[in-house]
Amino acid sequence: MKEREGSYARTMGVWLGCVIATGAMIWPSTGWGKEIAFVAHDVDNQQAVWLPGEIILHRNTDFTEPLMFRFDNPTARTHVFEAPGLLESVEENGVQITRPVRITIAPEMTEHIVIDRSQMTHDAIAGEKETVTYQFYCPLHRADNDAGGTIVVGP
Ligand SMILES: [Cu+2]
Repeated sequence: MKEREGSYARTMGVWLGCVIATGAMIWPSTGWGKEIAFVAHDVDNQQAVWLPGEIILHRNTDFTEPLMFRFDNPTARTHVFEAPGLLESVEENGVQITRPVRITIAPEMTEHIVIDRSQMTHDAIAGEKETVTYQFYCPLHRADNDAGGTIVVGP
């Protein structure tokens, strides 16, 4: 009897593991949202960049579903993804709030955030500009002459 219970628990454990793993893998591609992946790269002189260096988004097509950013840090150092003007949407104590995008990613870790799209739309309307550009970089390892990467948001 003991043996059977153990085996049942193991089977349930494996089954739950599969459900969770499958869910995590399918999640970005089921249409729940659009995910954009950034990867940290170490470059010369102890500096680092986030790649790709340019992302182009279209409000009409890319803003129809939740917009997520994923940050992969395959390097041996901690990096930060900072994008002035961009806001992330997070739940804090059961309340949905927004805060500036400044995400710390430890070595060999991955982080996900949900971007506040309404802020980007608001920026375009407020500036009466069709296209709005945001910079991003790692503030810990940014070169003085490095403008960083750009996220270009058009109509
Ligand atoms: Cu860095």
